Amino acid sequence: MLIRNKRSWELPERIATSESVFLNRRALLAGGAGLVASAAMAPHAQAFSLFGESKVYGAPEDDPSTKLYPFKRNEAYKLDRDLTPEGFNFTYNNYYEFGSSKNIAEAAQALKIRPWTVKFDGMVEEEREVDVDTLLSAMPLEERLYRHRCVEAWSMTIPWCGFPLAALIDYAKPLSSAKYVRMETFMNPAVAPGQKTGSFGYPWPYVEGLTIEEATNDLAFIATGAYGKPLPKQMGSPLRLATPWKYGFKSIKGIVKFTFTNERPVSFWEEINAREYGFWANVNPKVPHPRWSQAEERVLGTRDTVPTQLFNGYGEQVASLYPDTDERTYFM
Ligand SMILES: Nc1nc2c(c(=O)[nH]1)N[C@H]1C(S)=C(S)[C@@H](COP(=O)(O)O)O[C@H]1N2
Ligand SMILES: [Mo]
Repeated sequence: MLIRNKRSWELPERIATSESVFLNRRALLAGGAGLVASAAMAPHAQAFSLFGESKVYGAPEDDPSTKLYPFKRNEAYKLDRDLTPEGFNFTYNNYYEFGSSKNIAEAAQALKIRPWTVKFDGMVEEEREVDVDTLLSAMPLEERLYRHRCVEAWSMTIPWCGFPLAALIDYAKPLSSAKYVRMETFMNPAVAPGQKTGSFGYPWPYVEGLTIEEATNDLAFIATGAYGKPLPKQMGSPLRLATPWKYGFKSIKGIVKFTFTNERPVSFWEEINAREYGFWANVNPKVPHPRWSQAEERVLGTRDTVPTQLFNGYGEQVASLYPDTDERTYFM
């Protein structure tokens, strides 16, 4: 008899259907009344907002990639919990370029997502710039259900659309001597008020980095869409990283540049406060952030608080990337 061990992130398909979104919604209506005051009036889950009556901004209307959606789901990536209703993902965001609150979706609509060029430079066979739609046409597009865990101890789940980061790395043709990929967000203080000098005094643009081994691991994903549609601007349109075994700040939004390098990049939050935000940032319930215990997480869209899992539950795929067993190495 063939016994197939279910891997930790796999669960039955029905968990990720809109039915469970509906159940989720009922649970909310029953218990989370204050939080979703507008939900009782809202006919669709989409109308959910964590900010009551405020407008929900979904896929950009003028996104020329709309015709490519939805992408075929890659069934290898399943969830151990319900799918978070899209209204939560669309209205509860971290994107400091547009403000330091979670309620930045409206401000993010100022970002122009076309034309959008992506640059590949540093240790590559040949530096080049490519239009995002040309890049999309060259990538193996698919949908994956992923968890997302912010270091602030909340989590969501998301059906991402996009392509494996490994495919983009292949496309960029880095030299075999390159050890890291450094990613950079757009820089435009005229549309992103957070980037104005003095507003936070932060080292803009936002930068993140991965080792080439991490970046070519199966799980590393570039999201171009969510919930079967192009990505809303506030979630990082048109290109955003998803590394579900790491804290959310690694998942850089609005990417314009991939630089291949020998030197470990200093990421945005690491430069601001290396003691609180390390380069590795792998999820570990046993290593607390100075301001947030990481033992548990609030599952947004539910009333649940659940134990956090090592590597956010993705250890089977990524633990081998981190041979050093010291509790703090790789988790800061
Ligand atoms: N450019 C940029 N990328 C960013 C951030 C940011 O402020 N700027 N915030 C990060 C953090 S802390 C988190 S938790 C996620 C939030 O993604 P979401 O708004 O889609 O949930 O984006 C990450 N990517
Ligand atoms: Mo975060």
